[in-house]
Amino acid sequence: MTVDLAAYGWHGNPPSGDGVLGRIVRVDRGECDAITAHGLLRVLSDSQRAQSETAPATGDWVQIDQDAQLGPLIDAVLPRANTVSRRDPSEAVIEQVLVANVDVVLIVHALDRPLPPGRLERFLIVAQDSGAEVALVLTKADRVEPSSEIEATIRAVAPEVPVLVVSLNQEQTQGLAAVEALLSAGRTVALLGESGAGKSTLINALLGEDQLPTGDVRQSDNKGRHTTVSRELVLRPAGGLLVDTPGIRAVGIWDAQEALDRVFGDLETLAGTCRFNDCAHDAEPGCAVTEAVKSGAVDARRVGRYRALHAELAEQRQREEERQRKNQGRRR
Ligand SMILES: Nc1nc2c(ncn2[C@@H]2O[C@H](COP(=O)(O)OP(=O)(O)OP(=O)(O)O)[C@@H](O)[C@H]2O)c(=O)[nH]1
Ligand SMILES: [Mg+2]
Ligand SMILES: [Zn+2]
Repeated sequence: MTVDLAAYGWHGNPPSGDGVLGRIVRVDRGECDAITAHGLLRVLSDSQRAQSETAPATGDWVQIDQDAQLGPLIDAVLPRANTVSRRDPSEAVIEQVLVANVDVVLIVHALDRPLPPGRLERFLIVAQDSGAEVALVLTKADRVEPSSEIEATIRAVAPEVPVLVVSLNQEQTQGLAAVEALLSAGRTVALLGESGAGKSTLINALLGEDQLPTGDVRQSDNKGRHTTVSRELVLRPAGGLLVDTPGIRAVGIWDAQEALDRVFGDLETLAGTCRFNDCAHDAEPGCAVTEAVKSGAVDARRVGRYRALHAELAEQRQREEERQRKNQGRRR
């Protein structure tokens, strides 16, 4: 069997050196599935290396060596074009790479549940931080039409992000063409969103077959049951690659200063004109942000979320500094 790795997103010539080129399509504990020119390989990720250097993530390109005792082993993770990352929820300062080498991030939200602006902002920051193209997909339009509230939230939080609306149930499929337009051979599209949002359902519809398991949602509150448990990259026969991910509710933000500028750029600019450099935009005199709220130019709730995110980033930086100090102490 020979697999065309260009269909899996490889551009150009194979890298020099020994070993087999592969792309990680799924990561389990200590082991991964990698697609290579010779087909799918179950490979060991070097656990020692995984802790010190780069641990492989779904979407990574890797160099695979044959170990006499252990069999196929990941020798190196090739430099990444980009990553979709968040903070590890258990380890506040560790970057967790969700997917590597992504061209498009789709934020998936089901219309039968509320869309708190703060949550959309966070998903947006994580998605935009990757540098990939970003679009928002609203699912279950057959059940619930987009409400004016959701439309207002999107206008306020993500005015430039394309919004695609889909209905995917047994009787009808609507809006799929706009999603298909984002796909083409070799392009990697990763889906992010809460459990039950319809990520796996959407991927199945794009594949044209029920390849991935999908799950019921609880009747009481429309919440999902975490059906998808690993991040998995699948090839669409008609062209393109799709990465399914387990539902995440809240995303911790990784190194998000740049994305903060993007989502709250107007407020960052405004904050630059406050009288004090370290203005907290609370009760300080000469605060341009508070004045803009008073004049009605800026929404007070949005400023609240901006301040909360700022505080979180400051805390994150402080913890990171402490950690570095501790590490230095240990080294001495
Ligand atoms: N009516 C309707 N139901 C949908 C639509 N999209 C998804 N569903 C249903 O919503 C439920 C959850 O869908 P999944 O695709 O499993 O959701 P998910 O985002 O993959 O969830 P996790 O894997 O738990 O993160 C399933 O019962 C789907 O059939 C839609 O457009 N319309
Ligand atoms: Mg799923
Ligand atoms: Zn201020």
